[in-house]
Amino acid sequence: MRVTRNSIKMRTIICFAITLICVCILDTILSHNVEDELSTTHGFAHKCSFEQIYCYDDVQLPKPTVGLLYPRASETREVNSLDGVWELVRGNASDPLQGIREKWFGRSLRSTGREIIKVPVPASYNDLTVDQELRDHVGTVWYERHFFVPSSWNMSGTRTWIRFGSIHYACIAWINGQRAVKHSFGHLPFEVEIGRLVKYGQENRITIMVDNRLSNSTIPQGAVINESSDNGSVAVQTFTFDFFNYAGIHRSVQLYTTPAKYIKDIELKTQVNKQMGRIDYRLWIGNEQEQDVSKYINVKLLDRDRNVVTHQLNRNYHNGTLLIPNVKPWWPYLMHPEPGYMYTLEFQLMAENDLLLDSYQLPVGIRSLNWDNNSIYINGQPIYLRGFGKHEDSDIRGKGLDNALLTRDFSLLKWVGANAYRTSHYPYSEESMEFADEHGIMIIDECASVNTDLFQPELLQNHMSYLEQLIHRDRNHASVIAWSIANEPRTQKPEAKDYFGKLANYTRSIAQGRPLTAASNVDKPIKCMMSAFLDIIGFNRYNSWYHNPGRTDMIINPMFEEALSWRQLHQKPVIVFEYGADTLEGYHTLPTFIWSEEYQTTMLSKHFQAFDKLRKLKWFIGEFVWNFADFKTEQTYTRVGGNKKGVFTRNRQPKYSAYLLRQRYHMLASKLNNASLPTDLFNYIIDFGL
Ligand code: BDP
Repeated sequence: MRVTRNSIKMRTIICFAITLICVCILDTILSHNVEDELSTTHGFAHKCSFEQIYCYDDVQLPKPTVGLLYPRASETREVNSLDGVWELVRGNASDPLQGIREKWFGRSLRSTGREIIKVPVPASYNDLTVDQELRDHVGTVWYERHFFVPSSWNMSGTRTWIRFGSIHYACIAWINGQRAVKHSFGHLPFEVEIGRLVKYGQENRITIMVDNRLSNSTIPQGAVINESSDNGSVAVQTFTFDFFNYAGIHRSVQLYTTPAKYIKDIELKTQVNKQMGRIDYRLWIGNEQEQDVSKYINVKLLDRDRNVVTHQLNRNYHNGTLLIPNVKPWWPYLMHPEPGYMYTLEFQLMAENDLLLDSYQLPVGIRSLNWDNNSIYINGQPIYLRGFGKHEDSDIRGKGLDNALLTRDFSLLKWVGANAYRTSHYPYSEESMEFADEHGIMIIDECASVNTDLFQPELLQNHMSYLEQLIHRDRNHASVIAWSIANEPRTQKPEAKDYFGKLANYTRSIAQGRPLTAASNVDKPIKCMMSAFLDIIGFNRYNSWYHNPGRTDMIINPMFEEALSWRQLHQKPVIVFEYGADTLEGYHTLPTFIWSEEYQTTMLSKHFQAFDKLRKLKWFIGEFVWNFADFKTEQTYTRVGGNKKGVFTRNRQPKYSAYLLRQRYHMLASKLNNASLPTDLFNYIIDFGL
């Protein structure tokens, strides 16, 4: 909780309430039909009266997602990327839906006469140019590009798909002027079959309208208000979360093929018992209603060197079990000499005549995951999480996928000795999840509910749907050890109890063998209406920053006492999800003074003392610094060029504190898991024997 930002938050919350009605009325008048199209709920109608607005009886459970396997080429599948340079047109901020009314998707964007900007995909559009209006744009932008679909894909028996890794926030896509798909959550993939829309062996056009507006029922929430400026009334997007509301096509756009009858979805569950590994798999077959020609599946497990470890022919091609003697389990980084061991599981769908119908390869880490009231266990061993809250954020590309940045981040995570991070405050890219699997970095996988407030039924429906899509996307990753259902929701409000009770019940029913957690920041555990529904208690606390700024002598006791009171209340494992201090790189002070590199270092060290007192009690399972790296926020007088609580700069170079943190994290690994220390952990100082 940020004491210094309370007044801003209060103002924004009041704005929510006052403007909500205005925004709804205005939007209804302006664009009823199109808003229906962009709406994140489908035919939602709640019958509650105004006095009972928080009645959730009409909230429908989300339909389970099926499909969306990450596009991978195989003997039966091809993948073509549509990443590259696209054209972008900014919609009119005062008339976001003009392009829909005027059917811009029906012709080339150039013919609208509006300014065309060449932009890369994937990337946020905000920081690509020097145009302030584009950076701060509220409303819609339009993307377009031309592409070819190989004529060889025009065969009976081949399906053509388009898949989007993430577009923020809501979008509609058209192909050759015909509507292909709409989707409403940022940070999550979606796809559609487009064989009926494309011209094979010829040029095609894709047009995408992206709308970055957040409302009281989006995940996360926000409100668009109109304010007077020197140029008249302007739309302003308000929100309470502390990161820049980047928008655009954030992850890859891919065309791919599947056979007509194909492997549509795969769900894995793994276990390790002594030397024996076990994989239970479940398959969904696309187009099963067609004449049933499939006969069996071949399942092969390949090790890292591509040797076949186990092979199975299964006439039941919907589910089965593989046993792996002498398995190499998936272990977190520094918990084992060979962490992040990944196998490849190959499924081949075979026809009666032994012809290959479809083939798909899925990376798999084999491990057990359990938890009880004291800890989380991987392969039977209790874990202690040493890590960070992070952001997908970098200069120029914003939240756009960048494999170079991922490589650097994972290299830094390992250098500093971390074994975990939380995907604060939204799902990170599928590529980053694969990096985490491969490097043995454990993930607390968070949905995009940040600072959730105004708990109306429509929001709950979207929140459940968001978690359903997230869990479906990430359930097969060995690195995912828990689902975080929210960050700092306003759980001191009485209505949060019913809301989170319903949300947690639903999420637990689809949780795929992982515990539920969330990051709470209420000032007293007893006030939190959410935590009783969780399996792991997580809290955020900024002692010596938002609380008692400048006082590094007021950290150890309050931190210890607070963790203890969470434990006493719930008797569950406890983790600190955020603690930290803004730090200006290159600013040094002796004695320490807030914002200096020395201050951040002292603040960390004091927390380490509190954490060690807590570790002795056996139910304290982890410490996450806020934040891994500096990141961009909205413009406010409390932020100098963004949030500077990073242990690394935005450009991924270490601050002074990174060296201390590195010593702590590696020494924890050495103490708890016998990991060997890096030779450069301490610099040579003196030979005391001389
Ligand atoms: C916490 C939020 C996080 C902020 C952080 C801060 O969870 O998103 O960036 O405060 O203010 O309350 O640095």
